[in-house]
Amino acid sequence: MNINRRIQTLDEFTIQQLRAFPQATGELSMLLRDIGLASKRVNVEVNKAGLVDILGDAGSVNVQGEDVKKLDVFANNQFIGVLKHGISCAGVGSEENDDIVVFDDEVSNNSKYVMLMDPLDGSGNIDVNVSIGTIFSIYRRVSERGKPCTIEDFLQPGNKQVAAGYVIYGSSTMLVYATKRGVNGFTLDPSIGEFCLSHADIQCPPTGKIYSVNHGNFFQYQDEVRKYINGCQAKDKNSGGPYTQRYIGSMVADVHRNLMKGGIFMYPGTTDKPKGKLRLLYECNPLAFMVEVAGGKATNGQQRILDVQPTELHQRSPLFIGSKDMMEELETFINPS
Ligand code: P6P
Repeated sequence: MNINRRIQTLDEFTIQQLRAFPQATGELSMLLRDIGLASKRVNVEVNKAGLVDILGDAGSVNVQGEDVKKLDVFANNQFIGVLKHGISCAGVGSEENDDIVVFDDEVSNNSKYVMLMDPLDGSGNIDVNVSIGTIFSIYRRVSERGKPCTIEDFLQPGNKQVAAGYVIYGSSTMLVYATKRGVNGFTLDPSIGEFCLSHADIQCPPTGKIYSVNHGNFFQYQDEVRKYINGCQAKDKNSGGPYTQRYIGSMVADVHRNLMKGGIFMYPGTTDKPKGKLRLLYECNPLAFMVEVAGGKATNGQQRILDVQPTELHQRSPLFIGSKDMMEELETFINPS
């Protein structure tokens, strides 16, 4: 029987990856499938967000008499609900929850993984129809199997990640994830309700012509960062400039574009926020893991993001991430050897 293998769904792909490791249990494949399921449910609500005013704005009661939740709370509940009822995850650390969410049931306590996430990054852009995203990071737990997961499972350095990814709810909805074997992108086909492999083995171009930064904070950046940014704007023998400035204000969209086309994204520390705005565990680490697997680099201005030893669940970090050559050019400014 001639089975059309041209289009590979996310589930088929993860199972194929599983076949390459006969000793694998399939828990990671099932966890990624759960993430895909929750993403599809979030996608439905994000796509009609513009209609929420008609159906009742967040905090009000809609025509069905249901409490309309803020979309990031809705997204958070969807991911936690699906993961709690799966068999692969012992608990979740989320931007929406002050503390870790420990599932603490017999099946979950025997699960191999924990997940960190920003369930809906850039949600402030929803009401102006700008792309937003979910970011996730997966670790093998270090606490004793059979017992509830602990905070130590979540405070591992980014170089211990087993997998990481994002979902971008944009002109199309894509799930992009990385393991150490590579970065692959899946586009949601609404006609069959499946994420289908559309961008296999994504490589970040070693250089590019795009730089992404919030110029509104320019005079709060350290001098070396300001000098680099000036170099991006100048046709300067010491830099690759002039570059094109692209900054959407939704990091998943900015980083995705730079991953695909080449470029550099910066959220530096400022005089009033030396640690910057972005969260290390569920924003910087997963994106740094993905970009490095694709051939790029990511630092906090002093060290490789993935080598930072976390101390708090919601700690912030400056972030410089992107094409290898552009990052190495930046490093000649911010930490010249
Ligand atoms: P600013 C969205 O709130 C976010 O966390 C990232 O997605 C985005 O890159 C950044 O903040 C934008 O922050 O301060 O430039 O508006």
